[in-house]
Order: sequence, then C-alpha cells, then structure tokens
Amino acid sequence: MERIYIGMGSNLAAPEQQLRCAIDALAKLPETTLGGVSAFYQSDSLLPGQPRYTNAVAALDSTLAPLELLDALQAIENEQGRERLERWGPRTLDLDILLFGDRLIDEPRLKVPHYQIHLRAFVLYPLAELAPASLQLADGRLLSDLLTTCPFVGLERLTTA
Ligand code: PH2
Ligand code: MG
Ligand code: MG
Repeated sequence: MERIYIGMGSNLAAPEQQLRCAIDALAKLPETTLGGVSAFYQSDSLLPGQPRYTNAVAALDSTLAPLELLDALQAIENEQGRERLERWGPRTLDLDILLFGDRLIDEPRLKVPHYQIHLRAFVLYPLAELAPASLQLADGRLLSDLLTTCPFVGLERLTTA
C-alpha cells in the first residue's frame, strides 16, 4: 500500500462539479481507497486568456502500479470529456500524479514528483491540508520548504468543497 497524492484541476464545464465527479471516480478505483480530499481553490490560469481554474488535491492509498494508476486517471479524464487538443489548453478535468509513496519515477509517460510541484501554489497549499509540512519528497525536498518559497498568492480557498 502506498500513499499517493493526486492534483485535480478543471477550468471548463462547471469545474466544481467536474472535481466532485472525479472524486467519486477516484473512490471507486480498484485496489485503492480514498484517504482524503482538500478544500477547493480557485486561481487564474498559468496561461493567460483561459477561464479560472478550480483545483484540489486527493490522497489515495493504493496497491496499483504507477502506470496502472496513470491509465486509470486518464480513463477518468476521458470519461469526463477531456479533449487533448493543445498542451496546457483549457480542460474539463486534469488529474496529475504529484507524489507516489517515496518513488522517483522518470519514464516517458510519467515523472514523479510532478515537475512543477514547487512552482504551483494551487498544488502545494491543498497538498499541505492532507500531508504534514514535515513531508519529505522522494528527491529529498521538504514540503515546508516548498511552501516557504511559493507564497499563497492569487489563490482563493472556497469554503464549500
Ligand atoms: N494547469 C495547467 C495550466 N495552468 N493554472 C491553474 N490555476 N491551475 C491548473 O491546474 C493549471 C493552470 C496545466 O496543467
Ligand atoms: Mg496539470
Ligand atoms: Mg495532466
């Protein structure tokens, strides 16, 4: 059993409903239990000219292998109408594996920890609701240090998740 953190994002077609639907789907994954979900947060897109995003993080405990989980997450994205037209285009649902136990994964389809985790307040602050600040990433970085260098700027924490 490994603890896995999933970053969730949506900026199309009722983002909050998309995230709720995704959480239901994560809870139904085989060999997996849902360990927790953060609050929802809104922020501007990193690419200008797109609708604002709603983001959250979910914790999973699973015995799935990383690429099995990736396949399952992409199936959920597809099920919820994800169209892969352009990199970083607006999307109904994005499910990213942020951390996978204490594994470092460097494969063509999957890099873990997520390559931009340290730059993304909309990932780090919801993650910090589920994981202790003392959490050490597989590459040695501390969540507490990443939070210090990535200020809580431009994020709006929604009170109802
Ligand atoms: N995801 C992107 C690009 N920009 N901006 C916000 N606020 N939230 C996201 O999840 C996001 C983004 C591509 O994955
Ligand atoms: Mg993403
Ligand atoms: Mg993605």
